[in-house]
Amino acid sequence: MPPALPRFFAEYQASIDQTLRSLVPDDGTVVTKAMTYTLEAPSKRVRPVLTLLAAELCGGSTARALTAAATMELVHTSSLILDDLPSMDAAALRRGRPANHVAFGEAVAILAAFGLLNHAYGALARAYEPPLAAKLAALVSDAIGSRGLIGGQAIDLLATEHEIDFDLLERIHREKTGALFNASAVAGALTAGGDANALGALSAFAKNLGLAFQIVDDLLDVEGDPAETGKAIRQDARKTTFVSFSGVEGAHQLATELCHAADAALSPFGRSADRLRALSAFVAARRG
Ligand code: GRG
Repeated sequence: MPPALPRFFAEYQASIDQTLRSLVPDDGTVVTKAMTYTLEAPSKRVRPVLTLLAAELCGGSTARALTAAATMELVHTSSLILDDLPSMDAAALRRGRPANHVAFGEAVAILAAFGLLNHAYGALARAYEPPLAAKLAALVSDAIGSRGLIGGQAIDLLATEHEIDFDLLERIHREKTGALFNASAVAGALTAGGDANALGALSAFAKNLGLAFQIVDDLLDVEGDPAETGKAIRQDARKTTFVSFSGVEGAHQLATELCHAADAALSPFGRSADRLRALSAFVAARRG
C-alpha cells in the first residue's frame, strides 16, 4: 500500500482550493481558462499546506495564512507550466492531464504562467497590510529569482547532457525546489508574527524537506507509476539526478536523512510540530 497523504491534509486542501478559485475567478478569457486548467488539476498542494502548518505552529490562524498559502501554489503552478514547455523539459503530461502548452498552445501557456504570477503578487498586496504585504512579496520574489527557481532552472537546463558534480546538483535543486518550500514555511510564520527562532527553525525544516522532496521526485522518475505521479516517467534520462549520482538505494537513504534533519530542526517545538513531522514522513515515502 503506498503511503497516503496524512489525514489532516484533506481539510487544508479544500480551503486552499476554495481560496485559489476566489483568487483566479473565471472571467471567460482563454488565458484564465488556461490558468485554471493546470491550477485546478489534481495536486497534493504540499507547499500551501506547509504554509498553513507553519502559521499554526507559530500560533497564527489558518484563515489569515490562506492567501499566502495560495500564493505559493500559484507560483508553483506557474513554474510547472513553464517547466513543461518544449524549450525547457518538453513534458507532455502534467497532473494527469496533457501539459498546458499541449492543451492551449505554447503562447497561451506562457501567458497563463505569467498570469498566475501576476495573481500571486496582486493577492498578497490586497490581502495583507504593510509592512507584511511587502515582506511577503519580497520573500516570493527572492524564491523565484536568480538564486531561486529561475536560477536553479537555468543551471539545470544548461547542465543537461553535461557531467555535473554533487555540489552543483544539490545547488540546482535547493534553488529549483527548496527555495519555494522555504518561502512557503517562512510565509506562514510571517503571517502569524513568528519570532526569529521560529522562522529559523521552520526555514531549516523546509529547506531540508524541499531537497528530500526533489530526491524522491528523481526516484519517482525511475520507479514511479504515471497513474500516481500524473506525469511520464524517465523524463530525466538526459540529466544528472540524485538517482544517477547515488543509485536508487543511495537516493532513498539521502531523502530519509534529509527528512530526519528536517525533523531535528523542529525539536524546540515538541509535540506541537507533529503535523509537520507527518508531512516529512509522507515526503520520504510518497509515491505520487
Ligand atoms: C518564473 C515561477 C517561475 C519559474 C521559472 C520553470 C522554472 C523557472 C522552474 C522550474 C521549477 C520546478 C518545476 C521544479 C520541480 C519541482 C517539483 C518537484 C515539482 C513537482 O511538484 P509536486 O509533486 O506536484 O508537488 P503537484 O502536482 O502535486 O503540485
